[in-house]
Amino acid sequence: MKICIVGQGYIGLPTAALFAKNGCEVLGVDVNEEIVKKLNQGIAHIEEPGISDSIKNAVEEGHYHASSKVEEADTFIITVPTPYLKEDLSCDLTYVISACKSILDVLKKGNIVIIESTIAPMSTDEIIKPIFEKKGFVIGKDLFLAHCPERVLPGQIMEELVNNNRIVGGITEECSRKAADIYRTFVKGEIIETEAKTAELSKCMENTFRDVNIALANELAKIGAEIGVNALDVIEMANKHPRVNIHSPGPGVGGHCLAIDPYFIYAKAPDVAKIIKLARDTNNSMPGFVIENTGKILSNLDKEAKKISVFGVAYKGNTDDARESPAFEIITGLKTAGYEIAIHDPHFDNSEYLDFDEAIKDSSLILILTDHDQFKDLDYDLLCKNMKTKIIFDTKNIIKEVPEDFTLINYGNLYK
Ligand code: SAJ
Repeated sequence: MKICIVGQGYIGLPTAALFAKNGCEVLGVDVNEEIVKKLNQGIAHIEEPGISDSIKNAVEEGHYHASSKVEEADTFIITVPTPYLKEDLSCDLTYVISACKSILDVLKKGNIVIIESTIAPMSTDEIIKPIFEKKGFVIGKDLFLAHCPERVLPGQIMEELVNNNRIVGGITEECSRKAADIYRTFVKGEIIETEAKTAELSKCMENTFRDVNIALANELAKIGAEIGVNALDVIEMANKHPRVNIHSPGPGVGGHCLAIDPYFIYAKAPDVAKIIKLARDTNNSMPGFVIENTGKILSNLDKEAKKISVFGVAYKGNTDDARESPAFEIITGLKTAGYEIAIHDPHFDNSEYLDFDEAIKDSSLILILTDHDQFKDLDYDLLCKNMKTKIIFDTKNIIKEVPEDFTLINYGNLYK
């Protein structure tokens, strides 16, 4: 079976590697020529456990090759980004539409087309299906179209793609059945067949559930700071209840999913999606909360403070992914407030970021914005020798203890 996967990013590439590993002939298509070149040399361009070896093997064994052009295949899978439009917060289908149009000339009767990109409810029925119908295909009869949202967590993609459950939402039952069979090639989790619109809204709602719960935790952090209660202790206590799971407060919600998908639902039903919008607003307010409190901490503890060391720009720990990261708004805000900012993130190869030693020199405060493992156990001797004042503001609650001469501030003691 030949599978053509359009979009070789965080989802498309690992998916391609798994189909190739399981005996399929895979063509990975990407608009970026540099990426295509690297992939054909067996070099993965994303940081994700297990992906490098998988792609190297797939290329060496001749099961995978990349190209900037599509070719005939049995199944086409679309894994391109879906940003949101800033004007009306709706789902921007530009890349999905162009990917669908790009395969029109090579499509044959009997082909299966699967959209994996996260899309707003009704997109498959109202926007994607007509693209293929215009070309003369009867969906469910001579072309099989389904939405099968990816649901994997960056950092665990290779493992989760195999073991997670999959929702397959077809335009017809036959579309669902055929698309589900494709995933049976390597998926060990349950494969659930449903309608396209149900699959679309389920996927958006999963990330919305998480976003709303994080907003609740962030609101609790603000309440704790306001009324003088340790919010982190509250979370620990409340979560001892068997049916309570308060999430973790942080510097804001980043990534290409949680910070975007809730808007897809909101834009479809703004009059009723009230909690969803409020949660987005609350999470978007967190960079401002961090900026404000960093200023307060420094004006209390180090009136001469000039330099802040920002630890982490990735939106999540142990990755090199900075999409929608709240770190950028915080950095800009602190710069505007007049601070000198030294950025350190060991996962990025960026000439503007500094290594640990450089970043901490004469610093008045270390501001932790990402839960990278490297930040959980800092070299306090080196910090002690190099920092101007020994203050750490840990917005991710990853540092449990510091030496006596350090001041550790987190969302549990902001009120002090
Ligand atoms: N965050 C918090 N507090 C928490 C948990 C997360 O502030 O308690 C923040 C993180 O720091 C990060 C953001 O939320 O900035 C999102 O991180 P994440 O690790 O929760 O999620 P993503 O965006 O990396 O992946 C999500 C996953 N969805 C769910 O867990 C419901 C993943 O399964 C999806 O496949 C992915 O979105 C996607 O592509 O939609």
